[in-house]
Amino acid sequence: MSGPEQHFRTCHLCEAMCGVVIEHQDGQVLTIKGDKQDPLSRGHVCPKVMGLKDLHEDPDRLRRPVKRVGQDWVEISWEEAFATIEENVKRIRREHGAGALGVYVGNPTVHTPAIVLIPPFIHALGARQRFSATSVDQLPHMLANLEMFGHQLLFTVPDLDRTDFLLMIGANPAASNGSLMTAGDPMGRIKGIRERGGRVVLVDPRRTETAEKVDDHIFIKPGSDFFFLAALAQVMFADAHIRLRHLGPMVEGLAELRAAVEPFTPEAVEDITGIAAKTIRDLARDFAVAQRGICYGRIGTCVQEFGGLAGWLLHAINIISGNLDHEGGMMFSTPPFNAVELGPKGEFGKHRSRVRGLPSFGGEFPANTLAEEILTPGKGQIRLLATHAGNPVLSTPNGRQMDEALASLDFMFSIDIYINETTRHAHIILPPTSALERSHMDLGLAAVSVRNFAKWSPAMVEPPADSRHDWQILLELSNRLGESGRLGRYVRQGVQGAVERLGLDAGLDLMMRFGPYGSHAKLVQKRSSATQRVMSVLRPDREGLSLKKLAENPHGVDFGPLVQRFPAALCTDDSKIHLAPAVYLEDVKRAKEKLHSRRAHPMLLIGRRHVRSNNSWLHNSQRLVKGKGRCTALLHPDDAARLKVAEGQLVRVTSRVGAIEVPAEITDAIMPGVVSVPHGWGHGRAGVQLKVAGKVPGVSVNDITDELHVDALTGMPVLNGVPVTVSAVAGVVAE
Ligand SMILES: Nc1nc2c(c(=O)[nH]1)N[C@H]1C(S)=C(S)[C@@H](COP(=O)(O)OP(=O)(O)OC[C@H]3O[C@@H](n4cnc5c(=O)[nH]c(N)nc54)[C@H](O)[C@@H]3O)O[C@H]1N2
Ligand SMILES: Nc1nc2c(c(=O)[nH]1)N[C@H]1C(S)=C(S)[C@@H](COP(=O)(O)OP(=O)(O)OC[C@H]3O[C@@H](n4cnc5c(=O)[nH]c(N)nc54)[C@H](O)[C@@H]3O)O[C@H]1N2
Ligand code: SF4
Ligand SMILES: [Mo]
Repeated sequence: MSGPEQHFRTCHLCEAMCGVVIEHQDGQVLTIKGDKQDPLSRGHVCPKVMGLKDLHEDPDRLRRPVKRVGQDWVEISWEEAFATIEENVKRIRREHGAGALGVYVGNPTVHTPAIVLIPPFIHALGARQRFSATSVDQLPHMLANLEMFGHQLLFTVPDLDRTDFLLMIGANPAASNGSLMTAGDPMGRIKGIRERGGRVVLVDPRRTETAEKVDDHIFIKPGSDFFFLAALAQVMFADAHIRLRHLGPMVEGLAELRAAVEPFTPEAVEDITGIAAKTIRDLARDFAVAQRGICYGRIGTCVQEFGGLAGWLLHAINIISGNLDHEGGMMFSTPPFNAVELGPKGEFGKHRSRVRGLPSFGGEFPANTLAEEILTPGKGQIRLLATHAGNPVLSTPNGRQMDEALASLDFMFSIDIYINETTRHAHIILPPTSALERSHMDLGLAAVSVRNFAKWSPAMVEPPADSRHDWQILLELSNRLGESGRLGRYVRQGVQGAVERLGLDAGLDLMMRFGPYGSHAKLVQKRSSATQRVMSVLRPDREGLSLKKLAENPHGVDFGPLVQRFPAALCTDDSKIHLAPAVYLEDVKRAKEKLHSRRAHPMLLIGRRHVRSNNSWLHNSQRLVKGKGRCTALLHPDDAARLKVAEGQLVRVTSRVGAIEVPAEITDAIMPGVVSVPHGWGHGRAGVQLKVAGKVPGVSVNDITDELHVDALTGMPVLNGVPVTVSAVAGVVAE
């Protein structure tokens, strides 16, 4: 027996990147607390942090590869698992071509450093049909980054610590702990704005937990954010409150933007948004004159009927109010490696999906077309699917259709920790080590951090013998599945080869050394000659960032507040910021039509997150699911009275694709005409091996979201603002 030890790391469960101190002894986690010395999170953690222990110890978490034999699962060796996958991939590729291979990459991928091996893996697999959680999440932001700044990964980050005015739309950081704003303690920082005399305004169809902590909450009808944003911009133009600051020489398209928003006066959008014209007008004026303001929108503005247009205007409003790339406004981070240089610029609409003609984005198709690509016969029908850290059955629309599709595949394999709603359809599941058994660095989230920051942590405990890390699994598959002689294999072999020879941490070290704080940063900046390159390798700047330096600083290294990055960081070919890209101007026509076609709509369904939950996969922790059931339908008292629904009574919520039955929770915190059901539940499906979650299964809201109801611009599904009917289930009162 050895004494307890302290281990410092970053919680990888959500985007907040909280620093934690884990006390452990003989491989057992004793306590987990917030690390007060972590410069980003300053000691903040949420209740989910205990999930780190529960996931690590969960008996249902897979430790060995498994193979499905009928309804049963049997453990197999890694060799058998890899060989079976290799055989099937090669067979299907031979018989049907690469068009028959598909891949779905889920959200936790972004939270592991193994993400660097995803591109080589997909390339080696040769999957033509690629899908990910991007198309049920942040795609509109990425499209706006691409169209307006020239690179899909040029994400804007709210400078929360220095702003005077935060206008927050369709986000609930009190539950989510912030998204596309990695802030450690976002609510603490939001409180800071008010303490300095600043103002925080929230726009949401529900008076959320966040709403309790802001100055003003404004109700908005689901799906109408574009109209609200357009009216804000219209007022700013009409009042001549346009301020470009240093962006002046970079901006083009101002007149076109003005013309595009012209019809959307506050009065014209009053009805569609449900917001009084005066409220919009006053807000636009207050925002425009604030010295340092942020217009921040998140998932509520993304996965909806006009999500693409909303993503555009979020950027546009920050630009025309002089807040983009300005202290206290929407800025760009400087992560410890050149994220933008490493990743591809992106593309939109280069390809069309086979069955429905939905546009590609970044080489992927929207996830709401995955099921039909599997179910529809013909050349290019998907017969083999690989999933990495994804649960599309619960996370993408029309989950029952997804179940049917996955069950029909010729072969499916999953890299995942659980036998859950999605992976139960796989033939083979390859489980990676637990997060505490591997080293950690949040590569993706560093690019959206509200301070410039870097942190790396070693593994807390040695992984068990004969286990594999995510990156090792991806590497092995890349080696086995890659075909020789293919164009582009050199690209794949670059990353793959480096990681293979040196290990993932050494690969990260290399990326950091050539990054903006690295020992070789100057070399990259100067784009220097071969001689300088050799010199620099011989005499690296010893103060520069490296893995060694991070290992010596277990709480992380703070590089200070965000700094101005434009014009240098701008990636457009003409070095201009495009305020009015053609794709948006074209789509505005659809919005104008919507404004003029007033149809009485049924009830509209929206989503909801809870601080003790994380998408679909944290319900197997007893301490996180205990208490009052959370999979409920929020209904306004007026709607409840009209529908004759009592508190706790089961209601049937029906859409084009199906119905779910869920207990009602009556509250005036939701707008009349709106019903809110959280996603990620529905663990009662046959074959799911999650013992704790199975006792509180809930139902999946994505069994009634509609894969055919999309934002016509992006092709993304509408998950907020789904037309539904709600009725009482006679005589049934849920417990
Ligand atoms: N505890 C917890 N934290 C999480 C997650 C989780 O599942 N649980 N998931 C993580 C992930 S993957 C993400 S992407 C982030 C998301 O982080 P957030 O974007 O903060 O997500 P939500 O908490 O869902 O907040 C979205 C808000 O939009 C509102 N809304 C719905 N429809 C509309 C609309 O049409 N217009 C407007 N204006 N608002 C609307 C909803 O009422 C809700 O309050 O959270 C991350 N963090
Ligand atoms: N109706 C509605 N639907 C939504 C949303 C909504 O707001 N409303 N939100 C959407 C959003 S923002 C997102 S991001 C998506 C998420 O969609 P997905 O990413 O498809 O789903 P998750 O629920 O995050 O499932 C994560 C999977 O990864 C596995 N996993 C966890 N950790 C690891 C790991 O370390 N390695 C590996 N290999 N696997 C791991 C889990 O077991 C689980 O199977 O859901 C979307 N769906
Ligand atoms: S907010 Fe909670 S889940 Fe998110 S990183 Fe912090 S402790 Fe982890
Ligand atoms: Mo997400």
